[in-house]
Order: sequence, then C-alpha cells, then structure tokens
Amino acid sequence: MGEGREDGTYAVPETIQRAFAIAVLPSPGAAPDDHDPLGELRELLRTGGVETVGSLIQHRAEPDPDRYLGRGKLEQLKEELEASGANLVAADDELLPRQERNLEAALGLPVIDRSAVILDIFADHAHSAEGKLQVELAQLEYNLARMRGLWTHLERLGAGIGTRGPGESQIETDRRLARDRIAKLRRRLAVVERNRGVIRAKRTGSHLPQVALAGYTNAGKSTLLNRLTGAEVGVGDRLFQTLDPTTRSYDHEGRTYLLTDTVGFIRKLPHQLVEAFKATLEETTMADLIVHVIDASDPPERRADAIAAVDSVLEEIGAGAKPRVLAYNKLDLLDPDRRRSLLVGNGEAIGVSATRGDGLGELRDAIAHSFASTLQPMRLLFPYSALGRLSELHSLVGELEREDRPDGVLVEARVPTALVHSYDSFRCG
Ligand SMILES: Nc1nc2c(ncn2[C@@H]2O[C@H](COP(=O)(O)OP(=O)(O)OP(=O)(O)O)[C@@H](O)[C@H]2O)c(=O)[nH]1
Ligand SMILES: [Mg+2]
Repeated sequence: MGEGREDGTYAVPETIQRAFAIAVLPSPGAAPDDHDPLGELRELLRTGGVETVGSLIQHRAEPDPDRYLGRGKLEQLKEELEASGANLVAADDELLPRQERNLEAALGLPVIDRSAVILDIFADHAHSAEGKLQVELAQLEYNLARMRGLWTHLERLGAGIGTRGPGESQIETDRRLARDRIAKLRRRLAVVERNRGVIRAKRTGSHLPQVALAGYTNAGKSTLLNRLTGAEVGVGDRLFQTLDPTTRSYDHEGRTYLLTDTVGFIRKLPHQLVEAFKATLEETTMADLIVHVIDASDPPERRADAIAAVDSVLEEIGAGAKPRVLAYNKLDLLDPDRRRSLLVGNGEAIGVSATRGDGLGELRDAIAHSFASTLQPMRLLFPYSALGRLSELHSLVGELEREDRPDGVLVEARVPTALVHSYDSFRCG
C-alpha cells in the first residue's frame, strides 16, 4: 500500500521497471571512447518507459546457443544484478526461445530481448487502424515462435515416451488460437491495404514527382517534412515516434512535389515487423526518389552503423536501387570544423538543419535536379480550343514560357517523360 495523502487517497506505488542491459559483441575492437555500444538499447528502453540501471557486455564471436552469455559471464551477471536493483534483464539481440528460458531460469528475473522492446514501442505508438493491425500481427508472429519453444520445453518435462506432455494440449490450443487470429488479421490488413492502393494509384496517376523520406529512427524525418511542406506531423525525441505514413506536397520553382514521411529504421529491425509493415514500407519503394535523412550529430561510428542499417532495410524491401539524396541533418549541433569535414569530399551529401531551416533550398534544388532527367523539353502549340490541356500541363510542370499567337498559345515546357506521348499532338517544330 502506498502512503496516505492529505486528501485521503493513497498513492499506489508504480512498479518501476529497472532493466539490466546485456549484449554479446564480436570483439573489443578499437571503438572510440564516445561510443557506447548499449546506448541504443538504453534509448529503446527509455522510450518504452524502462530505466536502465546497469549493463554488461561479453566479447565473443557468437552468442552462446543455449544461454546467450558464456557460463563465467553469467555468474558475473548474477552478482552484478543483485547489486543493481534491476527487476528485468534486456538483451541487445533477438534471443532464441531456448536462450531466453535458460537465462530466466539462471537469473530468476524476466528476460526480454531487443525485438520484444521494439515491438512494445510500436504497440504503444500505433495510432491508425492499419498500424494497430500491423503491430498485432507482428507481435503474434513473434509470440508464436516462442510458444513453439515453450512447447518442446514442456514436452521434455513430460512423462515417458508416447504420453503427452503436461501443458502440450493447452499450448496447442493457444497456438491454434494465435494462428486463427493471424489469419484474421491478414485478411483485415488486406482490405485496408487495398484502400491504400487506390489512394496511391491516384497519386501515381497525378504524375507528380514522388519523394520518400527514409532514415534511422530519430534522424529528423518528420521535422524535415514539416519544414518542407508546412505539415504538422508529430515530432519527438523518442524512437519510432512516427509509424503511419504521411504525404504532403510542396512547390519548388513552379513544380509540385509529393513528399512522404514514414516509419524509421533501426539496426536489427525485427523481421516480423518488416513483414507486417510491408504495406507501410512500400510507400518508400513506390517513390521515385529517396531522401535518406542522416543524424549528423551522431558520433561517426554510430552514424556509419545507422547508414548501413538503413541501406540494408532499403535493400530488403526492394528499394536498394532507387536514386537517393543524402541529407545530413542536425548540422546546428556540429561545430563548423566538424560540419566542413563531414561534407567535404562527400559530393552527393546536402547539409541541413530541419529545426533551424538551414540548407533547405539546397535540398530542394538537389531533389529538383534528380528529377530533371525525367523531364523532356517540348515546344507545344495549344489552339485556343484546347486551353484546358494547357492548364493541365501548367499544373504538372509549373511555370511555362508562353507566347500568345493568333493560332493559339505557344509554350516551351519540360514535360514528364511518361506524359510526352499525351502531348505529342500539340508538338510544334
Ligand atoms: N538540434 C536539432 N534537432 C533536430 C533537428 N531535426 C530534428 N531534431 C530533433 O530530433 C528529434 C527527432 O525528430 P523527428 O523529426 O521526430 O525524427 P524522425 O526521424 O521523424 O523520428 P521517428 O519518427 O521516430 O523515426 C526531435 O527531438 C527533433 O526536435 C535538427 O535539425 N537539429
Ligand atoms: Mg517521425
């Protein structure tokens, strides 16, 4: 019971989760001092409302297949755990069900893995109907794999050969229920995704250049979308703030661009999430151009890791070959020397500060430039009876050089390649 308050109510003490973070890393390496290998797990836990009270790293080629950590390290962990006051252990990898079980048995505390932490955050941050369905699907898939593990475990505890283990039938039932629910979720998602397909087809049909913001979680994608388009997407200093995609437009030199902000990436993104969020991630694969937003304020090693993680997810979802513009964001946090060394010799990179609005003109130019080749110069004569087509073209390509003549309006326009044929009949000279 909590302490009595003056107003007669009782403050029920919240069970505060205090995690002890553990990781297995390949080799001590020559990591610079400013690089905290467990910093990201700590951030993930913080976003999930869990405080990190201690950490332990084991350097070995591979995690132990049965216990994640080696025996000696496990003993050390037990001692450190007691002193730390942790009531939870969090591993920086996805654990095999067997590893998780054995760790829990050895430590006497609940053990969660990186995937569970990420799934939890997603569950917390999902707002749209689609997002909620996607997260539930990913969680069920994750749990189903664990139930299988649990089941073999209970089976082993069971009586002799040929008899059913205790709990087996219960778990079979649970698994069947989970499977039914998964099938149902998939059907419902398919319906939602058909609707999304319709909206997307409309966008594609508009022939406006489509740009997707992609990048590591917390890199500043939403802040940049808001800056470039005047949108008001939620921004926050926590991981996976954004799950639902938002598309807004902005005009640059008379041309309209569609810009989409979507879910951020992370190292070791649980594959169940990649699967379940396929439709959301497709927003990225459908774009003509990807602006890869990079947090330039990260220490170099962490930044390189983040860039590699984004590249690998883009590859995985089939967007590996899309044209890219690299936007190094949060430049305001760097001193001029670091700023210069970051961008010098990094030809395709644009430096920006989304919060201050620095470098946005350059970024818009770079985007426009990459679409320049998708435009073909045409000289067109619209008779006065076809001015509707002229205004349609105007809305597609922006400002036009026009000359009013007795037989119609003559324009020099840069027409999207895909539409050249539909203006062929107006071609003039
Ligand atoms: N100093 C500084 N902070 C920035 C800049 N851009 C974004 N931030 C901050 O970085 C944090 C993350 O920004 P978001 O725009 O939410 O990042 P995101 O990439 O959309 O993150 P997720 O949606 O979680 O993937 C927020 O606290 C922003 O205020 C910048 O140019 N400079
Ligand atoms: Mg965001």
